[in-house]
Amino acid sequence: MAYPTYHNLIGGQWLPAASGKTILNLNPANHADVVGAFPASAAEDVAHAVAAAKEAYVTWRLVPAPKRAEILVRAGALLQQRKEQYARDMTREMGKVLAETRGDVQEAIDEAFYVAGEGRRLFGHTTPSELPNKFAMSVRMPVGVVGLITPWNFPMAIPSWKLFPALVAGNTCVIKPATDTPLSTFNLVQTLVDAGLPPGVVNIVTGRGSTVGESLVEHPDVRAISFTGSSAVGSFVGQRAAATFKAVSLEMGGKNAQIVMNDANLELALDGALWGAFGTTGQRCTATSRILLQKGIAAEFTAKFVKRAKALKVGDGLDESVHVGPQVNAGQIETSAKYVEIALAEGARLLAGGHALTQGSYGHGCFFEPTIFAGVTPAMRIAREEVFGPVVSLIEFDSFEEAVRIANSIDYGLSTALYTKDVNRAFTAIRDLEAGITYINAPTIGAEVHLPFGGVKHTGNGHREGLGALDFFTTWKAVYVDYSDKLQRAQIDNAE
Ligand code: UN1
Repeated sequence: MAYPTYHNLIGGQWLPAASGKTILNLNPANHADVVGAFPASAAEDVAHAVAAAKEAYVTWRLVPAPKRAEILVRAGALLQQRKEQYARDMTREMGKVLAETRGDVQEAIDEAFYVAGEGRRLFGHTTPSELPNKFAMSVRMPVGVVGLITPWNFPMAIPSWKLFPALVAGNTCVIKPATDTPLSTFNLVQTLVDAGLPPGVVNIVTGRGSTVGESLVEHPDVRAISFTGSSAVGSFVGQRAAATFKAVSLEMGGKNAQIVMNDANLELALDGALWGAFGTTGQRCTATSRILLQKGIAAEFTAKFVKRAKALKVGDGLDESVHVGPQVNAGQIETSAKYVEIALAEGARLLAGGHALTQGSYGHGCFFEPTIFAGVTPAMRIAREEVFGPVVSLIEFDSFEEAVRIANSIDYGLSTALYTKDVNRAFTAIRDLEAGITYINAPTIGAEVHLPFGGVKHTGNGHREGLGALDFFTTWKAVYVDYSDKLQRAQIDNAE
């Protein structure tokens, strides 16, 4: 079957990898469907792109921020026009159902309009000086050339979370999209180009993490790295980037708990659990992978949850009647299957799913059944380690305090949800759950772009996307203007 060949974007030109090598991008719902061939780039391609970004930085940093923001406004409008096509492209390369890929493009639209407003803010501070006739302020400066490494599960939204704030702040970028989903990044960057982004301001280099990602992290002219992916890779990125003193933002794994109290609206909690656990085929860092059930409702919740999970239709995400798309690649299927074995060996009870789907048309892609384990205890690996697939654990508890303890008893801290009608418990949970995000009576997934996104413990290294991204993509400059016409010594001349 004929398929298109895509090139890297470097300095405004579309170029193949210097080696000429490519990687095929396959549809995970049907491996016979080749989305395209993308450059299998290497260190020399990264060096070329960084040089282009460095050159573009000389002029881009001087473009007034409100003008930079106007490009984002135009890009947001173009994304609105192209939403359906880009959503279809995304489902084809990544698998998640159309309703969700439309949401992914929408998230990039929201981000464009949100961040564009920052073009006329980018607030700094003014503050009194301790000395007379002296003015003091702090202003936000761009960082320089920034490297962006993005995952396959939100292949347009997450690049937009990084690119747009980086751009409005005056940085130039080299982005390495996930090997499984480069097309959505191409589509996103194409809208920026069509919106008037000058050459070299954003460069795309596709290829593997072990070559392109590593070269970007090590390049001496890259001043900051923003990474979203697994904690294992993030730890490596952080350590390597430290060698050249880069700022590093790491957004990583989760093992997110939904807690359901006896007084919860049970149907609402079921809706939330089903969406949180099996939306995006469980492949969100915010996915619900532990459901903590208070004993009074555990039996009823479990029975209804299993029934509803078994009724979910798994299939090609382009089919509007499908609820759960494929996993992104064969490696993810292996991980899901491996954790089913681990859970069974640990003594968890399999109530639904547990297998890859291989019969009929399923055999052409990467499908896994929605899978539920009960009888899970907090110490089991299935209760502690991220699966990143449609596999969820049910854990029972007696008291609210015990639920909070269990929710917190893991290395991760991204998202949490509590279902209750008790406002006192809700606020106690908001205070005590160790997570970057807490939902009350809503599932663990569904973050909006203008709130801080990120987590604590092994989920992140303290930075936030959304509200907070500008703190990463700018650096503070303190400015003192002395209009006294004499030497004034701080801490000395005006001290008692
Ligand atoms: C992710 O899981 O990697 O909150 C990002 C959500 C989405 C973003 C998820 N808006 O679920």
